[in-house]
Amino acid sequence: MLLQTWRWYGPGDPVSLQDIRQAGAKGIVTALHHIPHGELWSVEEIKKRKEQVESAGLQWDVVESVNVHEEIKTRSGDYKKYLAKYNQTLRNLADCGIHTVCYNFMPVLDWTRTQLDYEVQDGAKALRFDWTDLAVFDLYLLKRKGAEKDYHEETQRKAKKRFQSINEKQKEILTENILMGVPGEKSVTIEALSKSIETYTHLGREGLKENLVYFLSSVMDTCEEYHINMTIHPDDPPISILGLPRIVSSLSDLQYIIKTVDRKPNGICFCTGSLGAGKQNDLVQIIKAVGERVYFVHLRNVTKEPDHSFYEANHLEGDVDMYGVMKELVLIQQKRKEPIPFRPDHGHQMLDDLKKKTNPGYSAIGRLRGLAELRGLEMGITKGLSV
Ligand code: DNO
Repeated sequence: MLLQTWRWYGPGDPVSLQDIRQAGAKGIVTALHHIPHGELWSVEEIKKRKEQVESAGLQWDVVESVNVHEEIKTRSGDYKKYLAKYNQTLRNLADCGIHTVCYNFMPVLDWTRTQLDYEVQDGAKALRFDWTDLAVFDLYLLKRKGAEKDYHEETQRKAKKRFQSINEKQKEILTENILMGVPGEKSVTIEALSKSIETYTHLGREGLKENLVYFLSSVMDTCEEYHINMTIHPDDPPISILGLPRIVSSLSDLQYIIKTVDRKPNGICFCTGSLGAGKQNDLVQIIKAVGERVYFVHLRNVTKEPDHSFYEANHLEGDVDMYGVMKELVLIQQKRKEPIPFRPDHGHQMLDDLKKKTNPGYSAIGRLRGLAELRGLEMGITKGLSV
């Protein structure tokens, strides 16, 4: 059976560990979000978090994420110092019994959404990525040089009209949403974003790919020695935005990563919501092709629109063939000894959670619904395969 896990943002998370137990999850996915990116996670700090998790009757199975410092991604400045710290953090995690680590290689911004309260038909709220809103931000608020060439004329027209129709508050919210980091971590400033865009434009897609390969080659010895599996999280959304290069967006990207650094700990976090937002991606085909290196899974669904826009759908609805994906996962799991951790990724803000302050995408009830549906799907498929 797959291992049912749940992302917990630590003691400040409005969803408590007891809530998580009641939702039926067994394992916890968490990170030391209070430690700035790039700094060392000491054994003492890791143990403290581990004890909190265990005293609630749960276990800490996956770290999401040990973030890769920007200077490693751009291979500049103090990147060597940060690589040494990264390796030491991995050793410390392994010494505390944690062996699965998620990370991403998205330039500057982590996941990007333009709206956090998109109302779906039943009145629940979902996260949304709107291509025209992104163009509004890019063309009129960030005012990126040369941005027009990334948008069709029709999108530019729509963006102009929308920009003229929204008020100052709406502009502020759009900017905040785009710049927002992971809960409990700092947002990027608009100035820092502009500066990074310049750096990454200069670096380019090939340069970023080389830096990922360099990063992986620099941590693989530690991973082999300490039995750590690294899992790269796909780009979210899986297309170039704001002129930033993307290198983890498709099947061929994933194949390039696992073949170029062809070592067992070089693995994938199979995120169906991130990859699923890409027009180019057939999720069942991807999991069939790279499943052997999938050590962590995010299950989530999206409904796509023709112009790269999408919103997050209920876990069994939307454009991702969740049945097909789950069936492949069940087949992979049957060949493995260790349970593969998965988590219901994001959920709608619904029922009582609509009245509460929640972390965007990470309210309790929507994820509880997702987890319940997904574990039922897994059980149905497993039993069906054995008759
Ligand atoms: C969003 C998440 C991402 C993910 C990181 C992994 O909900 O899926 O923030 O944790 O990109 O490094």
